[in-house]
Amino acid sequence: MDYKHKGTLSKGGMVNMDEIKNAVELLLKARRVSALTGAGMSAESGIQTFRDKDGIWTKMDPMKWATREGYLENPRLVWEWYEARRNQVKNSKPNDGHRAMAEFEKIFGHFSVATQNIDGFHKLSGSKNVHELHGNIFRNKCFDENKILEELDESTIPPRCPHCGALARPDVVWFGEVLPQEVWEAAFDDAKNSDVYMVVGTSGTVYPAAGLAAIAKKNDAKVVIINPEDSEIDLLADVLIKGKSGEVLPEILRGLQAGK
Ligand code: BJW
Repeated sequence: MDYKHKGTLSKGGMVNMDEIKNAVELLLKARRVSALTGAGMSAESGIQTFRDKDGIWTKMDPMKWATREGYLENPRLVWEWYEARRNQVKNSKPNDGHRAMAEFEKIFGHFSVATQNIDGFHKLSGSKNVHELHGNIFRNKCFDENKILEELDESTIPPRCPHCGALARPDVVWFGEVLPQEVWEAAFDDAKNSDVYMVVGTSGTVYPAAGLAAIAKKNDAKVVIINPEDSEIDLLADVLIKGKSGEVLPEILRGLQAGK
């Protein structure tokens, strides 16, 4: 492959093209590939991340409001916060990174994405094998009984469960809540059985999701991390690509298509 030593994919800084080449070489030898994605994956779609300096949580304290207790303390505030975020997602689109991930499904014998994101952009861009670890912002459920609610009467905010009258809430995973079991097990199995595990756009601070990278590594996967900044799990990386997912993933896709 004809890569120059260093390149400038990103306005924010140099991306090391050697690292992209290293990732492509690992991927060309791989049959089972999986990815863990986080908020950075959707940053180039205009969706705010959580912990970056202009992230969502500069305004809302997550440990207080992204919890069941926070919702019960001020359900209107939290519901309206999610409503604003739903609108942000509705007014945004998947980016080139999501589209490259969807293409990976056509290249590898097995490819799956375990995403911490609740925006649904992986599926919207064509990926089929997606594990939504932290739920989906467009789904709602009953606060008391966890049943999915298809339709809500939004004349009261927050709406109520039409079956039992409890509060409705977004079907997302808050701190202190367990991840949906089947989704977690599928993501765990894929991490365990990967030849290459890609970690894209996550700070690697939230567990158990961040632990998937260590599970993959422990089971002999090569770990490729893509992030313009340092993350908490960089030490696991066999290949560390400092760059934006919307630029790096399409470049990897081009490398794979050229190298086949
Ligand atoms: C780019 C980019 C570009 C920018 N391209 N990259 C072990 C030790 C300590 C604590 C725990 C532990 N295990 C569990 C816990 C407790 C807790 C936890 O992890 N706490 C930590 C804070 C320490 N975990 C839980 O409570 C979980 N449940 C659980 O463990 O259940 C078992 C249990 C139950 C009861 C008691 C005890 C255990 C649940 C976690 C749920 C997390 N939910 C949230 C909110 C979802 C709803 C919502 O959106 O409102 O999920 S928190 C928030 O963080 C959200 C995200 O999915 C998650 C991860 O964030 P992410 O995606 O990494 O975003 P950022 O902003 O942190 O990072 C963005 C990255 O992108 C940065 O690195 C940028 O550089 C990068 N980036 N532009 C590529 N263009």
